[in-house]
Amino acid sequence: MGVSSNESLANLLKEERRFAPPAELAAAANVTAEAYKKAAADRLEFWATQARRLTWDIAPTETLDWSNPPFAKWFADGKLNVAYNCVDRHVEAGHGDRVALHFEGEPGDGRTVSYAELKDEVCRAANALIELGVKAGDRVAIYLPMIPEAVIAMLACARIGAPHSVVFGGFSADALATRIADADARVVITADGGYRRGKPSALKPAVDEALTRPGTEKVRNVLVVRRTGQETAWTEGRDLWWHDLVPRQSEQHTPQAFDAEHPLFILYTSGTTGKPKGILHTTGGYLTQTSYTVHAVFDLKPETDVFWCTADVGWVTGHSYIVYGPLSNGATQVLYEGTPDTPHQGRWWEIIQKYRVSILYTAPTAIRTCMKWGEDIPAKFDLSSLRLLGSVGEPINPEAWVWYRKYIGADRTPIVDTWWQTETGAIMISPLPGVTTTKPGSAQHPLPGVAATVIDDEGNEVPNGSGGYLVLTEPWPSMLRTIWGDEQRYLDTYWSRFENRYFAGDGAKKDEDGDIWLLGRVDDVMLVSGHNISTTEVESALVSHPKVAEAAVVGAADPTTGQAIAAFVILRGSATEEEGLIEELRAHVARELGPIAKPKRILAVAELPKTRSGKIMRRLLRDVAENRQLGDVTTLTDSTVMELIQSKLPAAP
Ligand code: 6R9
Repeated sequence: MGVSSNESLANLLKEERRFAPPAELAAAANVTAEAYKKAAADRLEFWATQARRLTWDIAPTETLDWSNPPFAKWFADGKLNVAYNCVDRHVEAGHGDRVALHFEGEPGDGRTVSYAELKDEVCRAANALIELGVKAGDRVAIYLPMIPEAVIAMLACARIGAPHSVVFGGFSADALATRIADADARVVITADGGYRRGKPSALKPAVDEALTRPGTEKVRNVLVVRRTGQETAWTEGRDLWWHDLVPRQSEQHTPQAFDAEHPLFILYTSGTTGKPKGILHTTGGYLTQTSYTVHAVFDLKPETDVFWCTADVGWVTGHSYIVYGPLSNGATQVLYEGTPDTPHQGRWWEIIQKYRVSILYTAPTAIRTCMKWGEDIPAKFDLSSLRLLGSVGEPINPEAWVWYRKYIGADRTPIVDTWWQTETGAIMISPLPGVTTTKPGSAQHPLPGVAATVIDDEGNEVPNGSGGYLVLTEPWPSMLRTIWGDEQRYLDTYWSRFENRYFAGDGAKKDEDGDIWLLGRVDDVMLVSGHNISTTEVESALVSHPKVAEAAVVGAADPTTGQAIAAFVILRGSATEEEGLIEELRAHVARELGPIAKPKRILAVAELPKTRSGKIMRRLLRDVAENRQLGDVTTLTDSTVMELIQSKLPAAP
């Protein structure tokens, strides 16, 4: 598996466009060029300083304990309460009237929650959990749509020291049951349903079904938010309505200080194979780095900015950049329940116009979808409030980056392409908007206090201009502490490939300036005639053709070249699969990257298989390209996509 044959990843893509930070933004940036230069000097001192952004009941005197690697302890003798840091302290500082959440429901309903209201709600929910017998250390599963109660429930758990395990609302009863069982949860917080594509979509039945499965017997109560009003089956004695239990609680709750290493949450990553991994995050280090990165990477000014991260709270991006990072900074945010095209394809841009969103954080898959729909749609809305754009989740193709800047950012806003993972907890590699001259498609530099590099098979750092594996060479505050209940798997998965270095599973290259370009998961790297070629670069070359909105590339077994490149493309709005287009695309890739990267086959398709968090599932396309039976499709957003793709295939040769 992965990059093999001691051959470094070929470095094919050349991208010459550069964008300097806007002078005005740079002058007022939270992190200026000067501060950036100073920051790197002493890593531990740097993080100790950032920890002081938080309010501690007992300030830590220790920064890092790495005496038992790779099991880190950060700020271990400090104590703090995460919910106090995200809510109460802003109210105490006189910002109780500031909007914490502009909630926008998919049907168009809405609700504004101020910091003072959020504090009352979090306290009531915390008192409700206590009434249900939840104690510090007990696990609570959260299976909710994107409504304010999701944020409130997470903070209520944090407030009483009960680690939450948020399960994405789109997951099945099976996935929910496995996660409840693995975390050994005592309470589940859910809703009757949520709105999805213009219709109520039930959630509670999946909880009922999950709780019939072995391993979930210890769940005592199910707390149910009424969102859609749909009919809901009820188990007396176990099920409780949120509106019966929570509003009658006191809005007074004294936050207890927890150890910096107290578990904050477990979040499961599905990965491509095997049982989901319960990634464990703890309190002080996690909050320090999520808080710092919102300040530094998004340049958040809490008094004036309106921040919108479009991720679901069921993913790490929602945990770190809807809940803990922004709220610990006192941000005003948009929380949107639904899909980008309900009831029309301009819904996101309408929301930006309505709330005057100034910072938008989204994923390449969403940007490419908007490219496919065409730039006329955002052009109908007033997006002039935007001053900064962010990207996360996959490598962003340079062409999608440039489109994002041009049509959403009015050719004016900086873009921060942020690399990180569920395991890293917070952003690790990213430009800084007031400092970095950006390059479309590159995440560029590790943040201050973060040590990342690219190494070859032998573990030697590659020279500039070469590719290999991305590794993190020093521990960082928001790192995962282990895999819940499986230390051995933690060691094997992340720390065994290279000694003393964290292996992220991603391929990367360093360009001539030493900037980092992410090249996709190493499991996806192709080996063509003895050359390792990154799927990302071939996809980016395809997307740089004016007729292509999105592309997915895989290596399919080939008798002469080992693997041959097979590409699946989605055409832009008006483009059709006319005569000669496929040949033109193949020639285009050869021109952009060289003949070695020319796809052997290209197929135009209507959709690509994506995980529920929007990442392309190349594994399934490899099955198609090799005429194999499809592997596990349960994590697909839409399982009909694969049938559509297969129906377009020419009969097996
Ligand atoms: C935050 C998140 C992690 C994987 C990661 C990498 C890919 C995320 C990226 C990126 C290139 C970026 N990834 N951000 N690749 N450039 N800016 O997405 O967490 O769901 O755990 O996925 O996503 O492959 O290893 P998670």
